[in-house]
Amino acid sequence: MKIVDARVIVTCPGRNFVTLKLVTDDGLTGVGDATLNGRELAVASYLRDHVVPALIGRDASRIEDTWNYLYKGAYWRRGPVTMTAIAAVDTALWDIKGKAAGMPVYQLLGGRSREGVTVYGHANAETVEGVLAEVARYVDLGYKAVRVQAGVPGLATTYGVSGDKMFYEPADAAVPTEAVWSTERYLAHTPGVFAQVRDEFGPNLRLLHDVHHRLTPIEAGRLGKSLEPYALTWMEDPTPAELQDSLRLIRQHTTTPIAIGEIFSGIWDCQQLITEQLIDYIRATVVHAGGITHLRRIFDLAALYQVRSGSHGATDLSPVCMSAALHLDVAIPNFGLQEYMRHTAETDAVFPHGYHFADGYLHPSEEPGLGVDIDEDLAAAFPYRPAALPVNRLEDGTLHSW
Ligand code: EZ4
Ligand code: CO
Repeated sequence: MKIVDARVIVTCPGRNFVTLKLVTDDGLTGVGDATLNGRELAVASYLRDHVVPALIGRDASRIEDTWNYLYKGAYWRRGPVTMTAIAAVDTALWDIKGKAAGMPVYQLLGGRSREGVTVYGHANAETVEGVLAEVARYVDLGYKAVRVQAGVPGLATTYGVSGDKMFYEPADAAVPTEAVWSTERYLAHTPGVFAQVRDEFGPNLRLLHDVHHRLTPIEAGRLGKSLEPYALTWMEDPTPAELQDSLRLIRQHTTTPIAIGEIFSGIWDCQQLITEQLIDYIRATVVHAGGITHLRRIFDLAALYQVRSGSHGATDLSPVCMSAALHLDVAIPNFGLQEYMRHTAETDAVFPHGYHFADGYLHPSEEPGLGVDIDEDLAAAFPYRPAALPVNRLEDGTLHSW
């Protein structure tokens, strides 16, 4: 089972996606997501120029060996571009292995550990009244968990608050848009929002919130403590996590659970967070953390320390990534929650897939492999458009984390 073709497909059905498609000599195909929001062409070039030539002629059944060949063979280890490219190859090889075996990939990962994958959606609005209406909409759709993001009085825009409520596309311009941020205004406003949401929806709805890397450890400790009465399932990315030690300070001050990892490239970014039990959920994803093979390794480490999965699932992760994530989610023992932002009709048409939502759960496809494909003719109708993520400045102009 030799790889005879490898195509890198860049398409923009509403937003940019990079996809790797592998073809074997016995006619099987496999797909892998290679999308790195705002840096798409760097991964496309890494694959086309540096990886594809070495894939042609390789045995498609050797997933672990190929992973190590690309990781150790690059000499330059880790980093989001490298790990996203490796993820795409790994995901496509798992897709092929499932098709060769005639089984959905979750069967190859040990079979089901649960009936469905609990997902959370994004309720967001400028005003508290708007937020309450959005939470109600998700509850009506059957969601058991909802992420809540509200506008902050005095700030023109706020992370996570979007015009189109079911999708969120922050990469909105070829050159980064500049937003203004105030930690003081945010910390003063946010606990009151959750007080009203909890009051309106009662104790059983699982509530989450994304801080998006904007606080210092002691500020995050204060926020977590002020949110304790509202029993959040998690507070996400409270600080930029390059400094894994900093989580100790947050832990000293709050029992609000913490979820981190959407920007992590691999196990070395979260090793300390997991082994010192500094987080409760690890949010690494298939596409950005080295594929199914490596994410499984991260989740297995996490299981030893009672850390559960909480994979990133924003709109910029393609249906190929979501398909792969669901096979892992349904199989691993320590699944926590899966983020689920819906894709536009154009995106769903370019990536036909067999997973589906019902009653607050996503269900992986039962087809052999991952159960997702890319319609290459349709993809070609949506050419790449440059789109960068925004930057953030404090009110005095100082650059801050976005
Ligand atoms: O900003 O995926 O939890 N979700 C998030 C996302 C990220 C985008 C960046 O590409 O934080 O909205
Ligand atoms: Co996030």
